[in-house]
Amino acid sequence: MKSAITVSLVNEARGGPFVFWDDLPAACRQAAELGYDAVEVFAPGPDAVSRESLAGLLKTHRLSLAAVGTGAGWVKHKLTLTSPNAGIRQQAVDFVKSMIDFGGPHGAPAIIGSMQGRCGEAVTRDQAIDWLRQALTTLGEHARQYGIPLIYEPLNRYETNLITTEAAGVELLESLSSDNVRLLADLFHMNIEEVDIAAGLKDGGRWIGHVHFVDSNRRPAGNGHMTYGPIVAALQAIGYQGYLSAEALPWPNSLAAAKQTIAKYHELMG
Ligand code: LER
Ligand code: MN
Repeated sequence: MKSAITVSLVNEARGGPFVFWDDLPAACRQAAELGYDAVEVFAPGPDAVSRESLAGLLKTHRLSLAAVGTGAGWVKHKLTLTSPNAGIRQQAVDFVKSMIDFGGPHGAPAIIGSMQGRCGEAVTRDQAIDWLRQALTTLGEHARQYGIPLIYEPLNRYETNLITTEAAGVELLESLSSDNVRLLADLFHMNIEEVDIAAGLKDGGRWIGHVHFVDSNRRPAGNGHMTYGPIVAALQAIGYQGYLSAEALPWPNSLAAAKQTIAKYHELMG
């Protein structure tokens, strides 16, 4: 398994669970100095950083791009893939496509988290799931040209009412017409929703394509009450070889959070 750390460039996401903020060159330098394999970038849109400057930063610091978040489509533009408004749904699909095109040339998949939206008075659950299926199929196929999957993230009940567990995520992905979508296992959401986190990871099994590595309280790994032994054993048992990406609050500050996470990563990986 490889290490990664999040960088947010999205002003509207202030207070969110991202370790580094605002300054991508500084974040890349610090990530590299601490020995991370990769950065995960949460950007306001596909034009936030040019392809050349991103490629230059990754090359200079010998980092990979682990993934790109698409949540700005929601927090900045209020787009979701399950909006009752067809125009907004289309804009949401177009936004995610542009983010796939942003990360794709660097081998980084886009993550659908908050862009999935929720059902409610204006949209039945069946309708929302149907629109989500259509969007994930379209976007999974769009990602294929880069040789990468699309990553779909179940969230906890306070952020979505659609899919909240790895098992429900597998059921959803198995029902798609595209086989190019993988699950994100975010340990913070799983700590709220799964009966047992290790069992949830085994439910996700071969479908898991990315992990958000964080503690129970969304602080960096080791700063909460998560029991990591069974979690690492479950990831090894399912043959997971992707990133453990630090999507955590910058607690007590960004640098300390980054140091804490990489120390915990080495402790667990041996
Ligand atoms: C949202 O809670 C989350 O976990 C992120 O990965 C998406 O912004
Ligand atoms: Mn997450």
